[in-house]
Amino acid sequence: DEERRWWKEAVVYQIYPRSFNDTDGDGVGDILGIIEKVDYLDDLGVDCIWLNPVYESPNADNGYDISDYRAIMDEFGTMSEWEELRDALHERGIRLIMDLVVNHTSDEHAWFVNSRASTDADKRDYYWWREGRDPEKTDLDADDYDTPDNVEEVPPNNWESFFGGPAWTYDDQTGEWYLHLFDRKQPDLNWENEAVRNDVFEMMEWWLDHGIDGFRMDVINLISKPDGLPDADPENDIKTIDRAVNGPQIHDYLGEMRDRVLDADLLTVGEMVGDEMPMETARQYVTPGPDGDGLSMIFHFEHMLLDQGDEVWELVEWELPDLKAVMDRWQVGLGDEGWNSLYLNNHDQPRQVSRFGNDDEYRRESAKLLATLLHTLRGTPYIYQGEELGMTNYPFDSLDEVRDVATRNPIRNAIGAGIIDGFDDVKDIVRAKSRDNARTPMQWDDSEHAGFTDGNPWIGVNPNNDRINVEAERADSESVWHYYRDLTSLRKDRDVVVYGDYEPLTPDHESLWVYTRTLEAEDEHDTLLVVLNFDSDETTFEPPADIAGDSAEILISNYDVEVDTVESTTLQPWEARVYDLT
Ligand code: TEU
Repeated sequence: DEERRWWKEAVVYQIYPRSFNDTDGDGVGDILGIIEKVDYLDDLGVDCIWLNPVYESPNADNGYDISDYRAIMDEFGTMSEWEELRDALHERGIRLIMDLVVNHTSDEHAWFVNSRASTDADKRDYYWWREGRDPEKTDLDADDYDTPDNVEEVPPNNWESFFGGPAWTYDDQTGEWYLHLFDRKQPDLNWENEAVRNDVFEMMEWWLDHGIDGFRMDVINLISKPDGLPDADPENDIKTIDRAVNGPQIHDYLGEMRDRVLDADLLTVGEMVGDEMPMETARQYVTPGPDGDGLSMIFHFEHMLLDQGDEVWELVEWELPDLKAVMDRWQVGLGDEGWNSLYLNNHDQPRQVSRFGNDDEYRRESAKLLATLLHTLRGTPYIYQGEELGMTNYPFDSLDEVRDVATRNPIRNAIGAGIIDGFDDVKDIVRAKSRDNARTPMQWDDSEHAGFTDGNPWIGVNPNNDRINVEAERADSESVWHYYRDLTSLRKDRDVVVYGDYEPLTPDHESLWVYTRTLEAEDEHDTLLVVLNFDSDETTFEPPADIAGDSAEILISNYDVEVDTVESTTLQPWEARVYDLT
């Protein structure tokens, strides 16, 4: 009796346009390049595209610093090309959702240009302007901040930017400071100002009028700032996150957005940064209106934090029981009310096979195992471009190869502060965690620039494109690509994959993740059993007594196996099986 929704049944494919396909030889992907690959997307069987920002932007943060919400970035193309892309997708039954970045704009946006001009500018209150403080009255040191020589001030509070360094920048034009939770070229919008909300909602309507099917909402749980912008506890390393997530007005703002702009047939997915989120808060975000905020689903970060240490430069090993605990909490927590998103990587995260699988000897097997997980948990799967090939992290060797502001800023600051000597000190963590691992060009073939561009790619192509590329994957019926295709079609064939209940069977096991999905319909009882060996060694699987001996067949698997019943068995390294209990 669950409400059917297209966005529950869909597989979403995320495109990072800068790195997808370049048609004009400038080394940067473009919209015509995506149009060229629409048939590729259709063949893969995906139902919806999430396009990372394609709006006008000076690209301090690759399009997450928007200077005009209603124009397409020159490097990417034109509005009429965007319309052509939308139509090409829709003609094939593929929907399109756009990135909505409204926690901040670029400092080059007309609103900010106006806002910074004088303290009584029209749009002064579109952003967070505050006077600086006397360093004597704080724990802060004026030398740590970038101000003119005659200005002995420290910022309004001690918050740090997500990308390192202070979250405030002093502005000469009026002698005040503005808030930016990200780069200094990304000033935060003041959502307390009704005019800001009106402008944002109008802009969203404008895009909906252009026929899009929903929004991915960037850091949407940061838009409401804590009252009085208080100092954070200086002992706490994640100052800004602690202070700024899920602020006091967040549900008012989202409720207003729901009532004025959104409807339940749109796919709306809110990116919710931060540490563990109370399940009550999560439910409020995804419960339909009027009781909840009415988002379709959210991206939480809990599984992305498992290998993060307390220090930026610390790399921690993740453990399977912890990963299961996180996912189980969400599978169960949003089981009956609400809906989950499912992702293991995106443009901000390392490649999933390098992080959660084995990108060496068992690359193919583990990429398929992770794909099995992604497509058989309860929720909407998000495939990030290249994941369907089993693309891996990049072997960075110097800072020159790194483009990302979130990697470059902290390294520069740490070198400046004498915390590290140079790139070699952080090479391992950059290779393991930098966002650039995901941003290297899509590997279409084995040629010099992987078929991505005829020019010089804006960021290096992973040298393993000689083995890992679309052409090779499509030619090989046993490839990761074909496996993804089987999974997307399985979702269309079997309701249990979308709507079935999730029950975990081996929460504490060190290397096995076993669960069932069950759907009870009128006169039907459909059960799948998923068995995943997260290990490069063999592992014995002992089925629980209540299903041992039941008749079953294999629905999909990454090794060649046939069965008649569910029995005790030895699983191969990274073996994944989905049993259909008949
Ligand atoms: O990301 C939010 C965010 O907090 C991440 O950048 C985070 O720092 C990263 O995942 C480290 O693990 C969103 C966008 O996805 C990202 O690309 C933008 O840079 C950021 O917001 C600012 O708009």
